[in-house]
Amino acid sequence: MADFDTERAEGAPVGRRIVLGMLGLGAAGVAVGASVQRGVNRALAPVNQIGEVLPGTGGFRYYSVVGSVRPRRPAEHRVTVGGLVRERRSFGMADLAALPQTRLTRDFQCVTGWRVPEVMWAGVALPDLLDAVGVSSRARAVRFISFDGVYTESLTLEQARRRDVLVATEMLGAPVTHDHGGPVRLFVAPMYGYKSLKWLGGIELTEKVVSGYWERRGYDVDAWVGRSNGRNDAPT
Ligand SMILES: Nc1nc2c(c(=O)[nH]1)N[C@H]1C(S)=C(S)[C@@H](COP(=O)(O)O)O[C@H]1N2
Ligand SMILES: [Mo]
Repeated sequence: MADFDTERAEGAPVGRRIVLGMLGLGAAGVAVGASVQRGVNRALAPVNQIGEVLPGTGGFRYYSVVGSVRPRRPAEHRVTVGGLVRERRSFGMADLAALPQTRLTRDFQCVTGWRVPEVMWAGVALPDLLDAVGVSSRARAVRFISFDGVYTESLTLEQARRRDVLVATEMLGAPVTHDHGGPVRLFVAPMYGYKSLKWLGGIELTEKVVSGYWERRGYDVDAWVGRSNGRNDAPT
């Protein structure tokens, strides 16, 4: 992967990027055969490969469990907060900007081993958003839903009330890009990257933790960096 990334020129035609990607991936390149087809058909439409390092990001890799996600225009995007709340409410970008803003600089650590040091994040601290809607006394957990249609995540209410959990609108000193899960993504600073759900569309207050996408596949719900091995069924 590293060779492929240093060779990759920004703005290079997609076809060439994919060929380089296949070289870099070796045997795994077979798996991207389908994206070569799509790449050719879609000409210069952006195609990201899973695990591809995103240029100019300090080493973030592109992750998505679905093939492609339709971009949301920030002006049209809303994050809905519902479930066990005083009143269901949806927040546009201007609504989020009107809430108290929190800035945070933290490392980003994926459970597979890659890490990006000292990433700048900004947005609304989740406890501030929860206060804005009013959480019912029956709520014990928070569920996050991605508008990619598949990915979900959750936190206990106690974890969700931490000030280092952000509903992020900025990352790396700029609005969160589509590739990184913009216009709005989650950033759960003390936990592994899979908790930081991309393309945030909905937040739901629940009575119990509802396992997220990776938790249903064996990863820890409490994904504290350093204190969790990520997988609760990891072979020793
Ligand atoms: N919707 C969605 N969010 C997601 C993922 C995903 O596949 N889909 N992958 C997670 C994982 S495992 C990591 S490490 C980070 C990667 O963020 P990035 O794609 O901005 O590098 O996103 C997390 N959030
Ligand atoms: Mo990850």
